[in-house]
Amino acid sequence: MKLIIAIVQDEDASRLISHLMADDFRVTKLATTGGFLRSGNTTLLIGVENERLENAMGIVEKVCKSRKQIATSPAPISGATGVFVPYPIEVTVGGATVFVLDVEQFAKF
Ligand code: 2BA
Repeated sequence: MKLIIAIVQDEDASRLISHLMADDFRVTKLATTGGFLRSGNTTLLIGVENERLENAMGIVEKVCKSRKQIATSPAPISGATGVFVPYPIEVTVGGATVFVLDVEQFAKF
């Protein structure tokens, strides 16, 4: 068994969960925050049998879209006056950041 940890954009989360559930995958949704943008994203935990891993990964890849976002730099530059001036930057936030872990044991009590 594998555990997929998929970090996705909030905009894609609901549709992704619907697609996964429709294909009989089990999903847990966590409200998370990206360290760089400090804005909300969604992390899904998806436990899958080995033979269904590719199927689940395909759904994540199909549903999740990358988008450009304008963000205020989290590390403001310092001007000659010593005043910190935040500046806008454009980042491309990925469709999904996915980790796949081997599951040592799985139980339901
Ligand atoms: P954030 O940390 O808020 O990052 C959002 C986007 O900002 C990233 O998109 C990337 O395009 C950009 N970014 C992140 N760190 C940067 C840096 N040091 N310099 C310049 N740009 C930077 P993604 O790479 O698609 O990541 C989307 C979200 O996935 C991240 O949100 C974070 O929550 C998670 N993530 C990505 N890689 C991760 C990792 N190796 N471990 C844990 N979480 C990760």
